Amino acid sequence: MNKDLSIIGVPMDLGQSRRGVDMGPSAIRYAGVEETLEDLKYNLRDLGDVPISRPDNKREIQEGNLRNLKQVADGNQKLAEMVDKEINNNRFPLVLGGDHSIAIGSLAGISRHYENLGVIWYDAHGDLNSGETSPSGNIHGMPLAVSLGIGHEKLTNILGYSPKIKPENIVIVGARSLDPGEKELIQESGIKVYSMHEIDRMGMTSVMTETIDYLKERTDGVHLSLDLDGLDPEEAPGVGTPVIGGLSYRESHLAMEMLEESNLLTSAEFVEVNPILDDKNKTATMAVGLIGSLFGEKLK
Ligand code: HAR
Ligand code: MN
Ligand code: MN
Ligand code: MN
Repeated sequence: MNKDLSIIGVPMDLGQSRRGVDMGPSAIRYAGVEETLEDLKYNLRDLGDVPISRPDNKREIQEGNLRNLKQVADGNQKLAEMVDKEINNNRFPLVLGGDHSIAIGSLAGISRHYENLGVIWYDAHGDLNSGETSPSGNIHGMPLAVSLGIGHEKLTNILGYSPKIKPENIVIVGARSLDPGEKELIQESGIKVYSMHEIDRMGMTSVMTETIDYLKERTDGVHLSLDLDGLDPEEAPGVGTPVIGGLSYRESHLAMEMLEESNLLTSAEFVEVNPILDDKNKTATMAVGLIGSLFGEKLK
């Protein structure tokens, strides 16, 4: 793994409807992310938080079933520029959210540096909605579709190019809540999905072995987008859209360790930590535990 690491916080909560996820970056910092990475001898730079504007009116649907479209697009534009700059300086971007709409900006900044960027989407959800298919109008349910070039042009065209990724370079892990339009898109596009069903059948070891082999063969860089709601809400309660029956902390740990061993990742983000809904910063602490494993922390 690249030892030069840049942390970028994104206090974004406008991609969904619950308050508090904007405090995710602070909660993850407070849980010790920098100390953990410094102990692992990373040359760390914390670039602070991307400035996020407030909505003019209360969390409104502005255009085409897209809540806070302008503010989400502006925040992602700024994030994309920062991420792009860090990669230009040969630094590994580690983005801390914020709601999952920020993957739009991360992928915009990252993907222009790769011919075939791979994405591991670790999430209870597919985040493959558009304004047309979304049941909520919440943009955090749309970033993967946006990155495929599906959705409002203000979102798909950040940094002036689209699409950011190809469907065959995406692997979703942990899915258990997909909307009808998302299922359709998965079926017609060839996105690889390991839902909870496959994880229960095959075990996390085989799922990650297959994921790593699959992406190693076809991509020239891999971004991990880890939504903490991929974990079971009994263990990780500090998320805005919990879905029961999720991944355990131990399975997730194993997945991170296998990714570290694979040396495949070129960028990562951890999103959807909501300290207001959390139990004594437990979910942020789990995020830091997972980040530690991802960057090489060993039990012995
Ligand atoms: N699929 C639902 C929607 O589009 C819920 C999405 C929840 N999204 C996240 N990100 N928390 O995974 O509204
Ligand atoms: Mn998500
Ligand atoms: Mn590209
Ligand atoms: Mn989710």
